[in-house]
Amino acid sequence: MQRRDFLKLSASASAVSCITACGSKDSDTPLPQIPEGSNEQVHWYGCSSNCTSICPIKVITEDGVVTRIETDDLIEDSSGNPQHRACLRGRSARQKVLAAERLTVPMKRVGPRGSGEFVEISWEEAYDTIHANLSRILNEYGNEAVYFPNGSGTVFSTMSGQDWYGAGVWGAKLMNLLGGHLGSYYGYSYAGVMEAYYRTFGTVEATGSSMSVAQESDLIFSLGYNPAETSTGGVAGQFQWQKAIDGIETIVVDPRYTDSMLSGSQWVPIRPGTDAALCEALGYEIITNDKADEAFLNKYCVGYDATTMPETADEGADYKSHILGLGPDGTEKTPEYAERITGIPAATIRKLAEKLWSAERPFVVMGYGPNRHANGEQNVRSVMMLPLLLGKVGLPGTNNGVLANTMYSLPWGIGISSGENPVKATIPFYSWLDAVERGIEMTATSHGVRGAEKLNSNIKFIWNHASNTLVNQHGDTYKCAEVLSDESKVEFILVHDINMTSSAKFADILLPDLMDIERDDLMINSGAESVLVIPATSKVKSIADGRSSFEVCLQLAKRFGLETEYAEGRSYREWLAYSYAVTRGFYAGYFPETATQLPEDFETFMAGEPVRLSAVMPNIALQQYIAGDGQAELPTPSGKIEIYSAAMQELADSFELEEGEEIPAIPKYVRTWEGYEDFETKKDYPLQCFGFHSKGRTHSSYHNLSWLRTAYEDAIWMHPQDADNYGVTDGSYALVASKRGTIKIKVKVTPRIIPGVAALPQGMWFKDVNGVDEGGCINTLTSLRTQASGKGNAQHTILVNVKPA
Ligand SMILES: Nc1nc2c(c(=O)[nH]1)N[C@H]1C(S)=C(S)[C@@H](COP(=O)(O)OP(=O)(O)OC[C@H]3O[C@@H](n4cnc5c(=O)[nH]c(N)nc54)[C@H](O)[C@@H]3O)O[C@H]1N2
Ligand SMILES: Nc1nc2c(c(=O)[nH]1)N[C@H]1C(S)=C(S)[C@@H](COP(=O)(O)OP(=O)(O)OC[C@H]3O[C@@H](n4cnc5c(=O)[nH]c(N)nc54)[C@H](O)[C@@H]3O)O[C@H]1N2
Ligand SMILES: [Mo]
Repeated sequence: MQRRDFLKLSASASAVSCITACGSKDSDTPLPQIPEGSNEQVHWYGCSSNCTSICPIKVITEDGVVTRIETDDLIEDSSGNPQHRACLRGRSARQKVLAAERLTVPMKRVGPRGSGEFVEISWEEAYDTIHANLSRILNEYGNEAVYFPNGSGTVFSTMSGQDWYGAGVWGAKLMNLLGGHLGSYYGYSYAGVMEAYYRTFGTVEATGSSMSVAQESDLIFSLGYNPAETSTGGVAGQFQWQKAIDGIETIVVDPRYTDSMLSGSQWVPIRPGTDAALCEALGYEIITNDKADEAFLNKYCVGYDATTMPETADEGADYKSHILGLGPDGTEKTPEYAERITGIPAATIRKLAEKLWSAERPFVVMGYGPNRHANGEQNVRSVMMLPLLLGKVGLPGTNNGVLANTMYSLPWGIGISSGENPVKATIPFYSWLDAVERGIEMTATSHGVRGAEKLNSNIKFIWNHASNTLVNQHGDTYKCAEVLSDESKVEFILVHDINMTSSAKFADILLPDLMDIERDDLMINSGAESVLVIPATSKVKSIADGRSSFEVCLQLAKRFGLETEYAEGRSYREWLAYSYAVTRGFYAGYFPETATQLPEDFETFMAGEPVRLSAVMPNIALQQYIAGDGQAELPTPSGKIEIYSAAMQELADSFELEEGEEIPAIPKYVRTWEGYEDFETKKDYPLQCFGFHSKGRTHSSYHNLSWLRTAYEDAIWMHPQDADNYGVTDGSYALVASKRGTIKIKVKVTPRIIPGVAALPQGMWFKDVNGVDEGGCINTLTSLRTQASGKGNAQHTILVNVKPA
């Protein structure tokens, strides 16, 4: 028996037995035990910053001080049921609690906005000031003037959590009681995926097959997918198992040779933002070699060829005509065509196509990297075409091209809701700075306002909870700083955070929170293969006089006379108990055997170890629809998978688009502003550049921890040829400039990146020194321009020049 089959058997055997809570660990080297006579205590929590893994952390404290950090040792590690072991970030929690950047007391701004000059005030004064300003702004401008930027700092905490679109859930609840607030749609992570998914499959669920489904696959074909570092959905371990132990062939298309490729993947270097052109050529090869499953395509999809086109469509507007050069552009999408754009040799593209059609169960998966480009929606739609062309979706071992979205398939923060927002207008999350400056000019067709034809107010009050997106994680930091420092634009900025971040410096009132390790909470680790329900009963004594979001909003609710409606008669602890009961009820409904492992009594649960609910049904994308044999309907306008989207054609006809923007009705490569083919801008800014999510941080979080800065050195990656051309050497400093701004950053010369492209880890902390960002924040280089149809963030699309510093 192959090792792979053996492991599969043992994995499924353990899946049956391992609906066990807290199984015993199976290790030769016992972990250090608590010494006799010591005061050490243990508690668990889930690392709740947003890498989406929420790893269980075992905290050992002595008299309230963290002495050691451990992680998931509750079961034996295996493929199909891996441990969820925390990375260096989770394990550095001891440094994180004591960081010099911690906010410890409430403060008010005394210098000009953004100067970072604050003085300590009492909590009462802080509440009164916020109440007075919020009341005034609501009276003067109405509820549409209040906005919660999309943030992710506490997204996986039940009690300090954020709602779907990143507003602090308690703040949003209070605002909804006060008449609502300006909402937003989509988010920084995968706006392009959501838009593409919505147009193709009819919902914004945006999810693919669970990673463990790939165990049944014979080829993982991935693009911009780096789970070894990002572990999105907690799959780092599972991905490595599949490659190294299950022995599944893996191909990764990426401008960089990433850690995910280390154990034997084929690296296909590609120019950023050109995946759609690669997919067109793969489609060309599949179609011209008679490998397209046309019966499948015509049964389940619309728009593959002329036979399933809507009447409104022009002749030759179908996908097949486009690929074969019979559409409006008259270009055959041959491998040579794609080589010119992507930089991938035509011969390689032919081999990749053959691998794809020869695979019995190809698992096609895209990370979120390719989606964060100016043509992000098109990259995603194009990747989704590959399994559709082969008719290989909805079956074991297959995927629809999209990452499994465990955030949506599992509950978190359940039982606590912000309620309904009476304000119906929503803006694309990436357009908030526009809404500060010209909200009243923003309409459905100019800026993609949804829920209303236009906005009635500019943003005047920003409530920034657990988010560093004011200045650092949003685009064009210098522009953000300039707009926010003008007190006549946004009239009041409230920041509630744990650290003095770049965004916190722009607060009018700055409130300290408790960290995840310091509060009682409930975290749910939503790995693709198991769920850990983690009780957090903190034993840590905080250095901060921090107040939770629940408490802050309760004090504000009192001042508005809404205490009863807000708290609904429950204290913090009672909400936690309530949420646990709802969680338990949820699992009882879906996994009756599993739920019995969750103690009925809340206090018993809180005193125990994390409860592992294994063998969560792996989700096979589109399984139900395909099983319907062409009779089932999707929630798209046609009821079928929309390769041609009449709705997108309507957007193309009605949206006011700028130069370099296009909304095609079929998935295709489009040239964009600052893309590989923007030869005009390249005269001054010749290199493509993008930021990636590195293991050294979660966004900007953890940047301030010296352990991590030592373990992972931030630098801009450049190919040796480019380094020579631009006169920089390994370890030297460079000035990297885009049309928006300049950063100073160390250079890493490496053949691990395609020539003509520079890349740096995103999340470094913005630090202006005389007009140059010496902190090296990628967003000093990025643009505020949005994607064409979904209006998402195109933060990976940048052109730069490089000079020695
Ligand atoms: N150029 C570029 N920009 C990007 C990206 C990119 O790839 N490239 N990625 C984008 C993506 S995908 C995302 S999700 C965003 C993320 O952007 P953010 O959501 O801003 O994420 P962080 O930078 O981690 O900031 C989290 C904040 O929460 C605070 N925080 C942590 N714990 C707590 C707590 O317990 N209570 C409170 N009150 N605060 C807490 C932290 O101190 C920090 O200020 O960035 C986006 N920006
Ligand atoms: N360590 C760590 N883990 C994280 C996070 C973090 O900040 N740090 N953030 C979490 C969050 S909120 C999110 S949304 C996810 C983000 O996860 P992703 O968006 O998937 O992460 P990125 O690093 O932006 O992109 C993944 C890969 O795409 C490549 N790439 C960039 N542009 C292109 C392109 O045009 N084509 C192709 N083929 N590849 C391209 C990059 O080189 C990178 O290796 O990660 C989560 N996990
Ligand atoms: Mo994200």
